[in-house]
Amino acid sequence: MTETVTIEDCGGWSRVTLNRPERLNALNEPTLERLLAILHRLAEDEGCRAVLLTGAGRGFCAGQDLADCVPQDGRPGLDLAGIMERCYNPLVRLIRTMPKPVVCAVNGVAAGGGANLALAGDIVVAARSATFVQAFAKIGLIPDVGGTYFLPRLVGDARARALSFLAEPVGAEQAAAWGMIWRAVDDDRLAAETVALVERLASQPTQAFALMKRAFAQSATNTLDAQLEVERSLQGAAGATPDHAEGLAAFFAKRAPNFTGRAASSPAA
Ligand code: T3D
Repeated sequence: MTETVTIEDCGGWSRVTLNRPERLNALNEPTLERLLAILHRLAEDEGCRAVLLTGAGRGFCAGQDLADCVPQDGRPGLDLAGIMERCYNPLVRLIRTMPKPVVCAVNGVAAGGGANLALAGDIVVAARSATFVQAFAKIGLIPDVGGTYFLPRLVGDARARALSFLAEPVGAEQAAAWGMIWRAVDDDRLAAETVALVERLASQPTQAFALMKRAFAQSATNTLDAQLEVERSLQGAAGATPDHAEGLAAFFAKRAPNFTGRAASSPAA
């Protein structure tokens, strides 16, 4: 049977691919459960220092599989609040808190929860032909999967509201110009550019990246004073990592650093 989410160990990083191309990689509950299980495993795997999330076929992800939302044969439609609690919310939390960078390679349309799944990534690169659609209003729903949190912070309140109320697609270049994503690249360059990016991230100070994620997570709601305290504490932890010592040694030796990504207390490899 074809897996609805595939995983490839690429040596130091992993590629996770949503794989229901005939449905533009729409998410049903088994797919969400598998995606969650894979990402939990990668979060724990010290050998995996970065994750690339992408979609098979012409879409990145069309959000919730709407076929499951329709009541049928006496069976009720999807319990929306329930699937948020069981799947979508844990998924967003996991991507934002896993101690390594998650790069989203948006290969095609990203709609509804699929758009906001992409925006949950640490770095988002999209093919120039890809579009982002807050499609929810078209079916009488509100942006979820973190949309009402990420969008205003990324593009500002005015654009966040218009995108949500009008449910119009935004092209990758516009999304990059607005700061919704990191970069738009030519379609035929997406795979190569995102692999190069993830390979680069996987050779960098992984523990520092994990600590950066914790700092950015708190900056959204902190005062400057509180955030300075967060930085003090997390910098103390970063300063105790082997990669900090290696970075200093490399700087003074005028050579490239050889970061291992090991935690402060990890035994040498
Ligand atoms: O608690 C909760 O709320 C649950 C979580 C919700 C989060 C959400 O994601 S709600 C929003 C759900 N998503 C949408 O509303 C998007 C629906 N899809 C579209 O608007 C369009 O398909 C796209 C704009 C994404 C792409 O349009 P286009 O013209 O390029 O492709 P298409 O022909 O519409 O779609 C291709 C096939 O994929 C088609 O099937 P067919 O006719 O070839 O057999 C279409 O039905 C299917 N498909 C696309 N999106 C979904 C889908 N099937 C199931 N669920 C989908 N979301």
